[in-house]
Amino acid sequence: PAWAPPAAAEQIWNEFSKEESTDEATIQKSFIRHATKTLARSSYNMDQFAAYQATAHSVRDHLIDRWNATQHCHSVKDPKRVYYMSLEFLIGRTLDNALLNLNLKDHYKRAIGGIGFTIEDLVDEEVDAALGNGGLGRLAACFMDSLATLDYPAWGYGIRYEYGIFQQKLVDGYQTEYPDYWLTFGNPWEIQRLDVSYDVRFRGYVEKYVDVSGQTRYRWEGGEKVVAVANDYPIPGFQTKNCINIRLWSSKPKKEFDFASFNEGNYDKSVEEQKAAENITSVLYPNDNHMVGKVLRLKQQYFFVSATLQDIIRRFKKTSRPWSEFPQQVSIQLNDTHPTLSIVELQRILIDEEGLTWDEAWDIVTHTYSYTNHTVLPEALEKWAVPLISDLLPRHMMIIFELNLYFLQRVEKLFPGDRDRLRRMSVIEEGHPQYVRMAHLAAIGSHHVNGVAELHSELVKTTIFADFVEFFGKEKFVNVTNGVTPRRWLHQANPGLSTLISEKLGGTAWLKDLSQLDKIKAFADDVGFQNRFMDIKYKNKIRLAEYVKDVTGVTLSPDALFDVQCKRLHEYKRQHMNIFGVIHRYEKLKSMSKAELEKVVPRVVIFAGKAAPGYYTAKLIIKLITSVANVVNADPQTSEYLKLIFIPNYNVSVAEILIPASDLSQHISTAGTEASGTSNMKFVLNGGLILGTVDGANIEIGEEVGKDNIFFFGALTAEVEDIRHHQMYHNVAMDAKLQGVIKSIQSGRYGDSVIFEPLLGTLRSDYYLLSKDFTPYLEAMERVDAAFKNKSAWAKKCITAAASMGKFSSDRSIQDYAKRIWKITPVPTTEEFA
Ligand code: BZD
Repeated sequence: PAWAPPAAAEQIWNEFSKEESTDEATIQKSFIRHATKTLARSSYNMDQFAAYQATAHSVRDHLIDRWNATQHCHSVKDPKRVYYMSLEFLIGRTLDNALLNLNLKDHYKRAIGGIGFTIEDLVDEEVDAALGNGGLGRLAACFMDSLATLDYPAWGYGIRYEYGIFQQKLVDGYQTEYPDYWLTFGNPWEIQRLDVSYDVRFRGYVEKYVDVSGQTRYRWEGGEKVVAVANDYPIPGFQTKNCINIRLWSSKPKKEFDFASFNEGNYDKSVEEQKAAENITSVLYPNDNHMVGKVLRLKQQYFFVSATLQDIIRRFKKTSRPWSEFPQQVSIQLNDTHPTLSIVELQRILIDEEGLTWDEAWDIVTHTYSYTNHTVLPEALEKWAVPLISDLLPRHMMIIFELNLYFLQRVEKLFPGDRDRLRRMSVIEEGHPQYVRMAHLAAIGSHHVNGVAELHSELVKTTIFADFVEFFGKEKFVNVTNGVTPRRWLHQANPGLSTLISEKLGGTAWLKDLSQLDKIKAFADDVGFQNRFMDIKYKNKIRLAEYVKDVTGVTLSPDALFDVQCKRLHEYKRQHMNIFGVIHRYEKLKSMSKAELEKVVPRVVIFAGKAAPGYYTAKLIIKLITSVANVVNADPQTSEYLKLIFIPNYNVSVAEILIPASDLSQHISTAGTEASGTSNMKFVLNGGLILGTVDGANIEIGEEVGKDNIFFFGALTAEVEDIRHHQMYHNVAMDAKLQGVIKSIQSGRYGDSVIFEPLLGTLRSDYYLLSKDFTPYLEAMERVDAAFKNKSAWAKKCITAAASMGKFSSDRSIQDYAKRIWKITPVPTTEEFA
């Protein structure tokens, strides 16, 4: 039975569990208490990092108070909750974000200043929580911020990797990877919950038996078990008491130590099991938009699925409701197919452990889950070899075959005799070995499937799930356009612009209702406002130039046009088209007379991004960028007009400096390949313009900002297949300007060109249509240069575009999910729980 304080002590509990006040002296007292008691430091033994830690612990106290109040409130009101399952949460730093969301930044600034530290310096001491690859992981983090801010009863569930995404360093211009052991000095933002742990089974066997009522049943036995331990990561909402939780699992051995082996003198074996268990959550797989079929990755998926479901079910069972009410209390969102085994695991628990019939169980499952697709690229769709799943999860493999059988029977009924359709729709891809298609499993087990931008959601319906739309009906397949949190991506990253907007809109309410930004359009023609807006941009460019000087040694002029492409390196994102464009520009500059040069718009081209360690072509693109940079930046003839930078180790914190400083950003994927993109939204929100293809969320951004305020170019999605086909079967000559660029590379100007041959070789089949799009790309660049020359007209474009971004708040995305898919309503944490 739960403990409750005796009546006489209740008063004491209430009094002393209240959130601390936020006056200067109380903050200072809390800081020094943590410095001396939590960290065992003294005023003679402090440094900036210890001061960061003490501040973090002090802020964490506020988070925990709100977290407790929120949990208390939710357990009393017991609303329907949403569980966001994601193998990635790309959170970045927490201190600044927490201070701003709690509205404590100014208080801490003064209090910490009084103790002799500067809050900005302390913020810089924090290492990023980089538990994600790119867009998918960052989206999950933005969604958590919005869920908390909008008072939704929500949990995030994931894995506490000990090593986040690798650190990227450049060695001789090549990417090299270093481990990201982000926990070296502890992590003040997590709360380890040794009291919240579950066993997770792997391997073993399936036993068939007849139960007391004569039913044939199965149970999964034997094998090996590991323990999942919870680590909680509080996520505060902006200007609300609400504080939600991301629960990240870490793996521990079931038995710490094998004494029998130890006694036999088998020292290695005695720790083997422990090592194997701990391995499961040690490292994040560094691939984005690419499937690699490693056993350890499958183990990670099941480990996190099993622990999460046990936790959700324990919470559900607290209120003794019948199982039939599960979908009314629980909504589970699958962030891509990575947590799809959860569908199978819930079915297993319901039939094997809870004694429900197959149909009762499947009805509950299919009313609980929904699935977000983030890509239609075939190489990124998850499929797992049947023998691998059979070995690791024998009972799950049986259930997958069984649910596929029932599913195909239903398909056969609706489309009698259509064998090819059955083959296409099956969860099992036939072959040696067979494979499980996770996207099919996710779609069959979910009540909704969504894409992440209008175009992408259409492609989902017409390509990978075309047959499924015919079978289930089109209502099941919906669009929820992505969004980004304006708290981190404007208020925190760009305080100058945030202050200006608040001044014009008379307060900060717009940060919780981004549609209000629209009112800023009224100032687009106001020269005084234009000057203030562009002055903020200029200061952000100075801040970036200082950072670039620091990490690369190259000096940049903030007067130049800052042109940025920062995202994971991938051929479909076409960073190589960008660098080929830079080479074209450089060659042109070299051929210009002095008089011609004087008319040129000076440009700084900035790249940043990581390549998957095994992605050879992507890494070669980095090498080409850095090789060209070495030549271009050292050329006195052109250096006033062109600088080229590769910023190493792109992460959330670098993005926070880079994005507010860009005049132009490039989002130039081959049409139909980038599901949405989310940095495109961040750039425009911060007063930069887009040069992009008609792809992903670029299209919707274009609709909002108007065609004069975005630079579109290139083949359309509907044309891509025909162009590819045409290129394949006709002798299509490569674009002449692109040929010129290849010549420039092959001349040896940027070092031995032999190393670049494999990259140039990809242009022969040219799957990503660089040749077709190259001239239109360069023409769009000319339109950019011309527009940038007119300072006032440029400012007007930037202001109008930024003010049109109301749609792209992750608050809007989350409200979409909540109303149309999850069917949940806000539950504000009221005073009586605080
Ligand atoms: O998801 C990205 C898409 O490429 C973007 O277009 C989109 O904006 C974001 C958010 O919806 N996808 C990923 O980032 N995918 C991965 O990182 C990933 C990671 C592991 C395995 C497969 C894909």
